[in-house]
Amino acid sequence: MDNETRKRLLREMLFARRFEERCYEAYVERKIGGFLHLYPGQEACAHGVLEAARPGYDYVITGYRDHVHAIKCGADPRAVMAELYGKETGCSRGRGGSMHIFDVEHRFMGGYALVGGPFPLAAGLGKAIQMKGGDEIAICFLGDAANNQGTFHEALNMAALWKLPVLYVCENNLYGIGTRIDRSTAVVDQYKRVCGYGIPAAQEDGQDVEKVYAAACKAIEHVRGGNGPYFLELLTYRYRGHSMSDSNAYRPKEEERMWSKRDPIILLRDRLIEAGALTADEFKEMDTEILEQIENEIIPFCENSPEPRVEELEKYVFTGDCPQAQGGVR
Ligand SMILES: Cc1ncc(C[n+]2csc(CCOP(=O)(O)OP(=O)(O)O)c2C)c(N)n1
Ligand SMILES: [Mg+2]
Repeated sequence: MDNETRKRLLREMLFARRFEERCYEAYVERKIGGFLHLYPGQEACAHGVLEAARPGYDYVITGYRDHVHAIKCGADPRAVMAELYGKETGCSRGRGGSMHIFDVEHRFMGGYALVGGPFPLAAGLGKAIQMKGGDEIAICFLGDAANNQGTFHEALNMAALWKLPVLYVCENNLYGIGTRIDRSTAVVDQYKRVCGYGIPAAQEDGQDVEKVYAAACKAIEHVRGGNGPYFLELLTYRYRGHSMSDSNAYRPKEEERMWSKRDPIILLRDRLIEAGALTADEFKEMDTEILEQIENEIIPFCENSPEPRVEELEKYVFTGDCPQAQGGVR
């Protein structure tokens, strides 16, 4: 990876970190309500994989920890933040909130609250691509605990059987809410679990964006080449609690300290500094610019956006043939 690309990735990951930290603050200020799951610590996963893909062309789907994936796909960060604010200018018109980010223009297909729900949806995306005959792929990001859902096994079997163009990415942050992986899962190495479906798989350090990128290039070459699905496990760690309602009291401090030493942003920053391609001052400048962009562009956009109108409450509700439907989507 050349230094220019590394620098751009550093900036994108730092933006993701600051964006999420600002979400935290806005939640504490009660500007954001509902559920909120944040991504700090895991930035190299979404950025490394999607850097190897074709964001906006390939279909991407994930769970509820979804803001950063959407932005990397090309979603406007203002529309993502406005969604959290519940505003009409949000990417789901303020009706979805944090767990339901959606941007069809950039082929970001959500944002799902149901753990394990996206596994079969990704297989469906893969089937649609296959039937249409394009060379897009579907990429499904989910957590480690999601792999204990029945949907994981059903969808992966079907994806393998039909050779669907799906890359399954497991962001293994070692916890499902407050339960450590070895207390919930018989085989903790997630990549080993898919060999029963004949799916090629790999495990990679999810804190090093360049390693993630290299592993994802290999995986995507396989999937785009018409060889069926691939499973990539990334070892990572979230810095905050599972969601805003989690006090994060269950993880050993020593474990947290160890992972903070492997921060994906600091790793890349130091690599660039060592290569003579960045100075500490330039990094600070980058950070200041990002903080200003968030404070001067994104937050005012959200503050000044209108609330959804009560009269339009049912406008985007799927109602089928319900006779009571008043302007719902049929
Ligand atoms: C079907 C379903 N069951 C349970 C839940 C409650 N729940 C929300 S997140 C979560 C843990 C998921 O952990 P993991 O897949 O490792 O993802 P992470 O949060 O670590 O990114 C659970 C059990 C849910 N949202 N959906
Ligand atoms: Mg997890």
